[in-house]
Order: sequence, then C-alpha cells, then structure tokens
Amino acid sequence: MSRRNFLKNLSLSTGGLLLSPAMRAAQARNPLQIPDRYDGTMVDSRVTYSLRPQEGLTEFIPGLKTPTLGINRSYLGPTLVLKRGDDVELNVQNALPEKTTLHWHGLHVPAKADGGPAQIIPPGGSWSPRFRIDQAAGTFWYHSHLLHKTGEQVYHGLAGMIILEDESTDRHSLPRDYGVDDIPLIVQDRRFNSDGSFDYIRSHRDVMTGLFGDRILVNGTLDAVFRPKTTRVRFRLLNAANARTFTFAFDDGRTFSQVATDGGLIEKPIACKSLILAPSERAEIVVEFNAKEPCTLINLPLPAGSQFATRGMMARMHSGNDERFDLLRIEPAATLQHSPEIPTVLAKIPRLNPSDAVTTRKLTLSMAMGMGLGRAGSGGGNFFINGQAMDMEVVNYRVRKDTVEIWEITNDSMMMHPFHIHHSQFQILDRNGKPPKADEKGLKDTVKIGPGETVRFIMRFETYADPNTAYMYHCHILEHEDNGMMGQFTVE
Ligand SMILES: [Cu+2]
Repeated sequence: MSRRNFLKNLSLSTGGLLLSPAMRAAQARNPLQIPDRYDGTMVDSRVTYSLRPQEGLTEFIPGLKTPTLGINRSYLGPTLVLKRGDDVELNVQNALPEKTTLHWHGLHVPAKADGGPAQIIPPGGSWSPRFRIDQAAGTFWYHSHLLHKTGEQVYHGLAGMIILEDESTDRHSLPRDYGVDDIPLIVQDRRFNSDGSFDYIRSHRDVMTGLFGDRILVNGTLDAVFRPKTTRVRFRLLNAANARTFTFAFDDGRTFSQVATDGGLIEKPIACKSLILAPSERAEIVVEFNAKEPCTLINLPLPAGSQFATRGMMARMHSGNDERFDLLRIEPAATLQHSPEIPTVLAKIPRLNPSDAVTTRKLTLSMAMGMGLGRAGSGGGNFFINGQAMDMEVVNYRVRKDTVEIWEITNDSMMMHPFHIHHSQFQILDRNGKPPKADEKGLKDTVKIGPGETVRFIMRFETYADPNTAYMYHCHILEHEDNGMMGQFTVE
C-alpha cells in the first residue's frame, strides 16, 4: 500500500481525524483581536448606532490579502452593547455593491425591524430600525440574512456580537470588563484558496453538509493567543460558523462554569468539562486561570454515540464534527489580578406552563439526498420543512399576539439541524419525551435537533403585532437555510 493510500485509509478508519492537515497545531501565534466595543451615541433620546456594511481586504495569512466583508471595518463588526430599557436606532448604511440585510439574532424586536429577508437594503441604501430593548442580559449577534445569500455573506464577514446589559449586570460578580476579563469569542471555520481568498461553495457536499473550513478564526484571528490578566475570565462563546458544530473543552480537561445560554443567564452555574454549540448557539462560560500555566481551548470530536452525530449513508461524507483541533491558545500573565468568586445564584427564569399553550405546531425537517443538490441545479432547493422549501410568498403560520404556543420539531434526516426561531426566546419542554438537561433549561433561540429526534419548546408571542411582515424560523446551517430549510410566520 502506498503511503498516500495508507493515510487515506487511516483517515477513514479514524473518523476523519487526519482529513484536515491545516487543523494541525500552528506555529505562529497572533494576539486575539477584540472587536471594538460600541456603546452608541445619544441622539434625540435614542441610543444610535451607525453600521456600515462594506467590502475590505483582510490579512489573515501574512503577506496575503483576503477579500472580505465587514461592518465598519474589513471583517466582522464592532460589538454592540445594548442596555435594557433603552430606545435604540440602528442606522445601517449599505456601502456594499450588492444588497444585504442585518438581522439582530435573538433580540425581541418588531417584525419590520428584524432584518430578515424582507428588509433588504439596496447598494447605497440605508435602513434605520428603531425599537426598545426589553429582555434579559445576554450574548446575541447580528448578521446578514439575505435570501439565498446568507451563507456567502456571513462567510465573508457580515456578522458581529451583541452584548445586552440589564439591571443585573452591575449587581453580579461576573467578570464584565470588556476586552480584559469579559471576552467575546466569535468562532468560525474557513477554507482559504492559495491566493488567500476565501473558498466558499465548491461542491454538492458543501451544500449538503453545510460548508466546513479547515482553518479556525476567532474574532477574525488565525492561530490566536489570549493572555489573561485575571484569575477568572468570562468568555462569550458564539458559534458563528456556517455549518460546523463545536464541542468546546480545554486540552488539560479542566472544569469550567457555564453561566448563560443563548438568551441570557441561567439560574445557577453549571460545572462542565465540555460544551457543544451548533451554529448560532451561544454560551457564556467563566474559566479560572493560574499565573504562568498555559492551556488551550480546543474542539473535541462529538462524544461517542452522540445523538447529534450524522448517521447512515451521510456519515462518511460528514466527518467535520469528529475532528479534534485547537481553537485558542491561552497564556496567563506572570501575575494575575484576583477575581471575585462567581455567584451561586444567577437569575430566576419564570417557566412557561404547557397548559397555557393555545396550540402545538408540528414541523418536520427533511432533506433530499443524491445529486442535483443546490439551488442552481434544482431551482427550488433540497431542504424542507413539512415538505416545503422556503417561499417568500407563503406565510406558513399566523400566530395570535400574546398567546403561548408549543412547537414540536422533528428531524427526519440523517444529520443534525440547529433550529432557530425569530421573535423571542423559548424554553425547551422535552427532547424525545425527556426533560432537558441542565444546559438546555435556560432561554434559547436555537436548539439542536439530532437525526430522528423530536424536541418540543414553548414560547410566548408578545409585544409586537404586524399581519403584513413575517418573522423567520429556519435551520442555522446557512447552506440549508439558503436552500430551502426556512419558513415564515406572522404575529397578529
Ligand atoms: Cu440544517
């Protein structure tokens, strides 16, 4: 057997561990970039933010310029800091030569302000949604949501973090010094061409599994290193990859504390050694460090037997979630400033009661197999919800304002789909009939649905009514969303 075939066979037999030579530990270490914190400016009693989607060139790889998209910069955008109770205006001035949208992922906003596929901003155009911030503190994000082009625009950089603060933010002893001990980690995988440009969709497989890269960017930094100056650091983990699921852990197996899910603080910290986030999911974790004791934030393969693993004939073409690689090198300073203990009680989350639900909506996610995948080949897409691909002309559900509903999502495909719904945070009732584990008891806007699984969640549709403008629900594997796995609902 030639060495090449030996390696090929070995890589298949180890579940793809050798598939990505670029995932090897890199030698160069670049200081972790921290996106600028953007608090906005007060204009006529509104906190106003100016956001400018634009093209740029970004040097991820020394000596090579990558054509990218960014917001107020060449790649990604500033971290928007929003405060509960504030009236805000987000002025988006589209400096791109193409249309775009900006969606405030996880925020409770009017449908017209949501930044979904209907709120298109033409090249040179602007869009200035206004709304009041009224939800719990947490980590959210904003990104392009352009119909059929979300994957491509987010991949090139149209995304940023949102930190929402409320009355609890100053009360808790959680680390909150942005860029010092409160650190955004926007984690993405990318594939580069030899000229440094991003390599987006190349094959049917890239659409079918969603696009997987073989290099990791954290806040747009390749081979990043972070140097803590305090004994505790809060990391705001955002899986901003198009398709890859990350299983976050540390190379020395250390325990850390999860303190928040997608929609904000959980009731009490959860001690854990690993944490799985699918695309668009967030978690806040607090990690303890000792001076001069480095470690590495890594990605582990999905645990053996995970319900989120790809099954059947798809499993062999989809090893991307089975690789181990480094995400962020961490090198604490020689002396660390002491951080206070984290609180034992974080928040009180009032539970919604299933007996208050006026209806249960049943949605089934599915995908067509075989060739001809991708919109270009098939016209309509190969990813479905209840057998239908996304159609801008179809409002799939009309929800009555101020009602509570249960949504029951079933996955009738061979791979996991992270299901995301706009409008509000939900609470998971059960997964395959069993109550959610601790890390799924908090507020969520995205939930992993493994192959064959059924998840029920409960949600209240309050505050905003608009029979003419829809909110979206969709798979957050962006290539699936772009190719049909999305639907629309109104609240009226
Ligand atoms: Cu999907």
